[in-house]
Amino acid sequence: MSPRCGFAAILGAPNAGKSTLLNRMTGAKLSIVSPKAQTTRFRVLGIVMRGAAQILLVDTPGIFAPKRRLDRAMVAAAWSGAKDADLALLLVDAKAGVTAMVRDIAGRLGGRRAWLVLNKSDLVAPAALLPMIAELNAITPFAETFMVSAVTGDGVDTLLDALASAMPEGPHLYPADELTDLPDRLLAAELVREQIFMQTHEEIPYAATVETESFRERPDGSVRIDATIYVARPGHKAILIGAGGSRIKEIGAKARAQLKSLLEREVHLFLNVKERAGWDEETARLRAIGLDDAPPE
Ligand SMILES: Nc1nc2c(ncn2[C@@H]2O[C@H](COP(=O)(O)OP(=O)(O)OP(=O)(O)O)[C@@H](O)[C@H]2O)c(=O)[nH]1
Ligand SMILES: [Mg+2]
Repeated sequence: MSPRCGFAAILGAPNAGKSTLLNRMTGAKLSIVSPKAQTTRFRVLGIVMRGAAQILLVDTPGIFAPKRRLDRAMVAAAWSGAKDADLALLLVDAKAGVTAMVRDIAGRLGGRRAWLVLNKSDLVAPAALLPMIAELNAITPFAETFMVSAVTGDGVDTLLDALASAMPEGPHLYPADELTDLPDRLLAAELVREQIFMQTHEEIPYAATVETESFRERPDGSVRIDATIYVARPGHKAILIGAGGSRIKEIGAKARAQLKSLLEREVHLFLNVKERAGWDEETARLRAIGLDDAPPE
């Protein structure tokens, strides 16, 4: 069989389960997940080998109405992920249904090769899916439709098989044992940010960013990581640190455990919280997380 290789971008509204699906399909925790919307901020590549095919999956930030410069850059990153791909997968939270945002995204897919993937099938009766499929196909004709549960894995193998045969013929772009192109220092910052999403509430996770300052291998094989959490307001800093440092300690402990299993070695993680008003409008802060703030289409 001749090799196949192509990009499939996972697009959708915030919280549809895009990152959960990417992790499920690659079998690794590459993209952070939380119950809150707008968790993913930049494109994350997941590399899946399936028979003779290399499927390059692109997780993207959810598409929503952006306000801040950070938000605009996130939405632009999602659309450019779709533009660069051979195939767009519109991922829809079947429990939330066909919202105005989902209709809007479907409308803007026009002309691109697109498949419809209804997610969270574990939460809805199959009969409820049919009207959604009809409504979305009336907006944009989807070449294929799948029903999956990214959490249970139901339907995911069928989707992967279909993706493998839909990839264009061509040589593989990445070594077969690679899982992502994300550098370890960015993965480390993301796992800290995931804990901020899990452990703090209201505007705090949205007003925080994490940057790895240094990532040093030690002679004993362990790695020392120093990361800075930037917060927008003084009040946020106090909440993130918590009484007697309890919150930041817990954020560090959980992130460290995940990093240890991802990097398969001992990790020493040091977190520093700094107040920096307006970081979400700052070019350097957006660049640090790989967002170049390209104008949306
Ligand atoms: N029950 C159920 N929950 C799911 C499924 N897929 C994802 N979730 C949950 O939905 C929530 C959002 O998942 P994410 O993967 O972060 O969603 P996302 O689309 O990447 O969200 P953004 O990055 O914010 O756009 C998490 O709490 C997941 O556990 C599913 O198939 N079934
Ligand atoms: Mg996500």
